[in-house]
Amino acid sequence: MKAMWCVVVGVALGACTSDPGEGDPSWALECEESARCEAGGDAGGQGDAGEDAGPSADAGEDAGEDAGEDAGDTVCSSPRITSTPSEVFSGDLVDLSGADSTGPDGGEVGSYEWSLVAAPMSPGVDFGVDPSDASRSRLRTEAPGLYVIELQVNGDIGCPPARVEIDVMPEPGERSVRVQMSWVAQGDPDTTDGTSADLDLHYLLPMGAWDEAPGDIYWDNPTLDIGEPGAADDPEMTQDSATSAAPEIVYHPNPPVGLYVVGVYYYEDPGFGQAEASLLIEVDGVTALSLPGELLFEQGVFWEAATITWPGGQVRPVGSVTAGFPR
Ligand SMILES: [Ca+2]
Ligand SMILES: [Ca+2]
Ligand SMILES: [Ca+2]
Repeated sequence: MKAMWCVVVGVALGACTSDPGEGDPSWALECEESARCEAGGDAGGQGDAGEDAGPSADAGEDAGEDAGEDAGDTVCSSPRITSTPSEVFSGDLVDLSGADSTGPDGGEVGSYEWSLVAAPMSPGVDFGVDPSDASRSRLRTEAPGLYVIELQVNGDIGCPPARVEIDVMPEPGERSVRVQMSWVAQGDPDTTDGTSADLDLHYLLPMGAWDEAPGDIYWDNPTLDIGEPGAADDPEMTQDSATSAAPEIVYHPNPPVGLYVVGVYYYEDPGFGQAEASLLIEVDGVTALSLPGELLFEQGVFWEAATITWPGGQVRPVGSVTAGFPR
């Protein structure tokens, strides 16, 4: 039987995928969502727990202490996460352990529920629980960025989970461009209900044409082997999204020399009206340009937002909005 890996990306999504192949097949998976913390409206316990948590920090410390107050009459366990190594670069494996967790009053732990609640890319995040020891899980970090993992024990619904935030750095010596686009339509009161305006991020390669493969990287053409053979210098849409609940992300390690252009297209409006698009461009892991709240008035409008010159890494806003893609 082929081992199954559990992929949980975003707070509300859970899905199973086949073992991506590189992993140890013994790390088979449970594919359940963990219980979410809903105690007394104070999910803030999650934030407390992870606030200062470097990869090796005892993220569960605060969660346990606050548990009694947060959960009312529920007697909470004390979940704790330790993760190694302390410095994580893209491509590294991270081992996580909940073995230091305890049940109520220091008692035994009967069950562990792990969840990956945020990641810089989706799908394709390898996050799995050791089938022979549910207190252990493992993350393979394919792209730089922030990964957030939570642990609940003993099915303690209503108790704060332990939380660890792992800030993954680019591989040493790797240069990069990272583009993230998020949006919200002004007439959409709930961005998390799955019904939303759909905007698309476009990343135009030198000599490419908008909205056409192979030179425009977007949802329908997510990557291209450019430059040297192999993926080490290829752009990739690492996260596509059809709703405002999650951003779209393009990551480009070691870009070949040239001029790259970033654009945003208002793909579909199911009736919410004008949308505000926000763009964040990072060069070598540092914010180079942040453009919040560009108004796109209706479906079919295109915003040519910025250019990136390489290898200099200069990022300049363009700010041209047109009806349809420029030709
Ligand atoms: Ca909505
Ligand atoms: Ca989209
Ligand atoms: Ca290549």
